[in-house]
Amino acid sequence: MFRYRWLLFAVICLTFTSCISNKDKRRPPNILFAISDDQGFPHASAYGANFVETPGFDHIAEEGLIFNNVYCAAPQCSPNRASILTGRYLWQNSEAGTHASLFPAHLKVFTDRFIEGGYDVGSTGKTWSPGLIDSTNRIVNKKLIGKYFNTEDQTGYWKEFQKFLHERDKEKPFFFWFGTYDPHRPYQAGSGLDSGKRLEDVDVPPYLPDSEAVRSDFLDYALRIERFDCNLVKMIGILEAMGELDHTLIIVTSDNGMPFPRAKGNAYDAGVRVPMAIRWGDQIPSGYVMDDLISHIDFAPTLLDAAHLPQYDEIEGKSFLELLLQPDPAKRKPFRKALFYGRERATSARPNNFGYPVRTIRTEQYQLVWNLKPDRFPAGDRFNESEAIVVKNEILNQKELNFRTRKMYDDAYGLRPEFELYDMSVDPFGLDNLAEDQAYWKVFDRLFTMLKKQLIDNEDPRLHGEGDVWESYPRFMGIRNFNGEYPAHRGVYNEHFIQSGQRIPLYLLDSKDYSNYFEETGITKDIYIERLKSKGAILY
Ligand SMILES: [Ca+2]
Repeated sequence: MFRYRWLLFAVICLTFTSCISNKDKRRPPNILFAISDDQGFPHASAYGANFVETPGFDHIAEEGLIFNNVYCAAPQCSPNRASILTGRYLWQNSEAGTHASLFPAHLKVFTDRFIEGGYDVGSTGKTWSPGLIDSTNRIVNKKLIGKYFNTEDQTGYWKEFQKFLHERDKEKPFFFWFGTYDPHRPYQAGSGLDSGKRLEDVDVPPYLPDSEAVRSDFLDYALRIERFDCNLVKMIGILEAMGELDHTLIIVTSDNGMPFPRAKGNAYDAGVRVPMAIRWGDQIPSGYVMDDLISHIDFAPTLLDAAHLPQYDEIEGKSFLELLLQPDPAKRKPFRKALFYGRERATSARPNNFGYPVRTIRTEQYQLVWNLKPDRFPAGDRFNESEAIVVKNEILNQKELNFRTRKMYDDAYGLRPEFELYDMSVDPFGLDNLAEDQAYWKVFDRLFTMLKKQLIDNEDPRLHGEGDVWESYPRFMGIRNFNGEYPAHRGVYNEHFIQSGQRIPLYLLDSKDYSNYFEETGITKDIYIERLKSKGAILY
């Protein structure tokens, strides 16, 4: 009898533990998505950058995977953040593909799926920004990334994470977006040097002047990367103390390249290539250095996949979950053959508030850049797209010194040809344009065909005779006066560039920006509406 009882007990125990382990396997992971603002590749100490110390990033990389070829979909904040949330390229995101614009109601975001799927979703710091979220029909998830935890204390985002963890429903898995404004400019000049950092540790890329002032600017930038990382270190510690670290998929990356000339704002590597590390307990192997091409549009499908949540048809990105589970390159195919990125309007920098449209294809070896409006200045008519004042002044001051400094100026601020082709395997900074070189014509044709096919398939308005729609979109930040023929007004659709079928939320016409516009121009709201309708706009 005793023996029988013991057996029964053993069987019950076994069933129970196997239930737990099955349940544990099926348990959707918590997700911590940590994203810095303007941190370029390879600026983390795990990549060997000596002027910056990032123990948090390095910890994730060491106990997980580190990635060498992760590319944003756009080289500025709001367009790329929109691509992360929708899983689509910027030319598929209508006005959310421009900077400081509207995030239209019709765009689907993966975070909605997380909320519907039973996740607790929260965020702190910089989320989708800058811009205005279209509130039409958006009843849940009004700020796009769940409950928002606000703080002005840039060193204290980890406390907001702690608050979120405390308040959340402990029965649910969570998704938390930790955005920071680091290392976005402006910097306190000399703060990096004052902190004990050394000028000689900086690697100045060859397209920037190598001077003490520029090196010091890099140190200020590094100090701000470290503030982001300090928050991350604290968050890792909190998860560990709670016993949740190994159940949490942690992604660390940045929203675009470093804020320097020819980098942020440019559809080149330096504008879009960013650091990334991922840790997920023992769910994925560790210790691999990943060279696969990955796009920021791949986050949405990957995270839905990891959380066992359904995808949605509009997603253009591709899940890289399989890659995380099998990172060994000897045992699988490369993840992507090519990826794409581009840009439209960033800040107000040209007459009529025109943007600088670019579409780029990147393969392992090549980068083909298509500048669609080569008669416009890439950093704006008055360099307004260049926030790096110290570096810009050095470039301007040195520009007539010699051939090399002149090229530096032209590369940063001069007009660009319609096409630029770079062999990144021998020219890693993309400075020697091969587009006119006959030896590369075959390569050019192959890449240009791939790029055009992608854009046509994605219904990019630039490839469908409706490119002007990009110039019609309102900007919800300051507009500079450039004496254009069709001047733009803050927060107002530029009627001259409206395209047939374009959708415009009617309630916006009651905004402060519109009342200023109507007052300034003498146009009435009714006349304006009639004009939009006569162009085929759909008001909703
Ligand atoms: Ca940014």
